[in-house]
Amino acid sequence: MAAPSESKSLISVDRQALLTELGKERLIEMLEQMLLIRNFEIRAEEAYRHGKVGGFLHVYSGQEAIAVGAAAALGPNDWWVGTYRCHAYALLLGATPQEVMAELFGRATGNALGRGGSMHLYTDRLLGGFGIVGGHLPIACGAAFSAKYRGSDEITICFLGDGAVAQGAFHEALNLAALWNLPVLFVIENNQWGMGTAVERAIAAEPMAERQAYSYGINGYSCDGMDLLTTYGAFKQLRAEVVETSRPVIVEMVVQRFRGHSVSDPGLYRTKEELQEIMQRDPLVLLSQELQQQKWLDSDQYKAMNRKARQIALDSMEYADNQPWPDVATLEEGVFAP
Ligand SMILES: Cc1ncc(C[n+]2csc(CCOP(=O)(O)OP(=O)(O)O)c2C)c(N)n1
Ligand SMILES: [Mg+2]
Repeated sequence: MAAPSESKSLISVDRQALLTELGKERLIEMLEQMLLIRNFEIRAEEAYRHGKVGGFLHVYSGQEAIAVGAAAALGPNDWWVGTYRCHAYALLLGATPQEVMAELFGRATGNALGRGGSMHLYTDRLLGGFGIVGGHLPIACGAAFSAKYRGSDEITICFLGDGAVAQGAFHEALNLAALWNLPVLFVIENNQWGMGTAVERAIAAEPMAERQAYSYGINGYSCDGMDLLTTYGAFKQLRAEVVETSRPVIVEMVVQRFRGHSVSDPGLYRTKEELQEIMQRDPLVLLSQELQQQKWLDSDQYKAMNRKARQIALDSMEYADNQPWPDVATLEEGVFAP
């Protein structure tokens, strides 16, 4: 294995082949998913400001092409493990906007019965959003070990932030996954910031996936995380590599977050101009432009799709507001050590 170079070389995909493979309908569906995530989170932030949401709230705005691309490329039985920035994963894996909003509102009919809030969402295949930076990587190794032990070809996809690369658990998990040949795809969503700390002030070696992978004898890649065709194509290739080699793989998705770290972050560490500049590559706009070039979409249709997603998000707020609070008598249910 040759030592990695110090510059990133991004995964490239055959756009024309992917456009043909996915076709109009599927790509429109994927744009719909991105619009739903964006609109859901705009309303979640609004609800937070109105005091309706307890705990923390971290939105995914700017990063949508990553989760949507992964959801389209992965198998229905693959396992997902994510961070607290997890609304998109849950919505893509079948949690309804109503149950996710009800969870944010702390209601009994919420996705985690009102006990988890925004950071802890689940579906059959989503083992959770986790709040401890890096703490979920060993859990992904456990899921992958289980799949391997059962002889299935399910893989585990584990999303982490750039901040997690500096954590001990990241290195322990990579070592174990490499040592035991675990089928895990580690996805660093490098949104350039860990709270208000710029990535170059926190992570010593660049490009981070390639360099860390080299230490553990596995393959590492970098990829543009803003462009849906690219993320989809990359995730397909990477999943196939994990299945064929039965080895862990790590990829850095280079992305930008458009909002603060959480709702309570005023984002004073970057200028309005910087933000405007990075928003030029809004993943929703990039995909809608691509579809318009193909003549598969026009701007009126895009506006109508956005209105529809907005209405779903508004309806989920109304639903959540009318849901019952958890009964205090059930407080100790589901607790290991009451
Ligand atoms: C072990 C641990 N240390 C500190 C924190 C506080 N904390 C929450 S999010 C965060 C930044 C993480 O940044 P990154 O991994 O890049 O993810 P992002 O929020 O950018 O998606 C920190 C330090 C935590 N949750 N867990
Ligand atoms: Mg980050």
